[in-house]
Amino acid sequence: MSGKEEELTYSEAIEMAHESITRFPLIPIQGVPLMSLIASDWDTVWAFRPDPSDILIATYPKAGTTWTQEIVDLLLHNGDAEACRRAPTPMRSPFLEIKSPPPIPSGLDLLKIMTPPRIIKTHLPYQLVPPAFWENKCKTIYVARNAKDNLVSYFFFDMMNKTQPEPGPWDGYIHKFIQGELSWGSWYDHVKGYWREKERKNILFLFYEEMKENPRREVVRIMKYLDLSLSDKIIDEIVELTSFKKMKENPMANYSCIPKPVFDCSISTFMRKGEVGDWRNHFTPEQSKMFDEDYERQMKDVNIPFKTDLI
Ligand code: PPS
Repeated sequence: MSGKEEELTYSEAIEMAHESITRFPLIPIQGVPLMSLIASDWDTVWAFRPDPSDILIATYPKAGTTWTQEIVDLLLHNGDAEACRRAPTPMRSPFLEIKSPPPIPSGLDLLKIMTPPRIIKTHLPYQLVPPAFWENKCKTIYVARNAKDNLVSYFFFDMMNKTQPEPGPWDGYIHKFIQGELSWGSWYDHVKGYWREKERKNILFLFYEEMKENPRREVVRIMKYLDLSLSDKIIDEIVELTSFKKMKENPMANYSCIPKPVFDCSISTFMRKGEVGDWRNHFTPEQSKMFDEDYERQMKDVNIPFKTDLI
């Protein structure tokens, strides 16, 4: 960003760009479909060099990224809620590969003007993460969500996010997910890629369902992974501040900063339901059976303990 653009808020920049907002087509990068704007400047993303103190939060879209970004920001700020209301999520924790029409700053534009340690979001599959993250041994948190809930959440998101390809009807969307045709590619390859590298690359591998089941336990896991030590009281406060209800009410964490030309909240809100097992409200028994059979096939070479319901 330069000159006048720096003075714009994120929302204002999006409003200004609204005529260039479109459902961007997908272009494959090493076989992974990415939004055309990302693909057109891929070399710059690939060449990104983080600071060793930077923290990477990697997810397949809709797996719990924003929740984890909020937890990490609060942990780094010793639970200071006001400090974490300094700006909306995408400004506090830039989205590494995202590119949007000007004057909306790209993820790399935002990173340039921030001082490490920065909390960096990515949806890139393991093999597309810029190699300097591994060279610099950056702490990396991966959050995985069970495929069926992840798919439902992505479907609602693709309906309301006017920069994503048109989702089309639900039944066809399930097939696109299975075939890895959605933005950022195959969910199956994504979770397997990080799962296989988690020991070698010291990746903290979390599950959305375990965060729902026992958020305090998972906040403590993240804290320890980041080599932090906060008091029990502050940990409790962070758990409370990052509950679905609290984040949904927090304009700095609920993506209400993204105006209607991009996020049409009359279709669905960003903080939609935040539950485990919502897939049961959307899959027919036939769709569920077909999905499960395909899942067995695509996941037969790994044993990743996903939960599709909480008892
Ligand atoms: S994105 O656009 O990929 O960054 O989206 P992401 O943040 O990964 O995922 C959005 C889904 O996560 C839910 N969410 C939460 N669930 C529980 N607790 C908290 N605090 C929380 N914050 C966000 C959000 O509601 C989306 O899931 P669905 O199922 O659509 O509600």
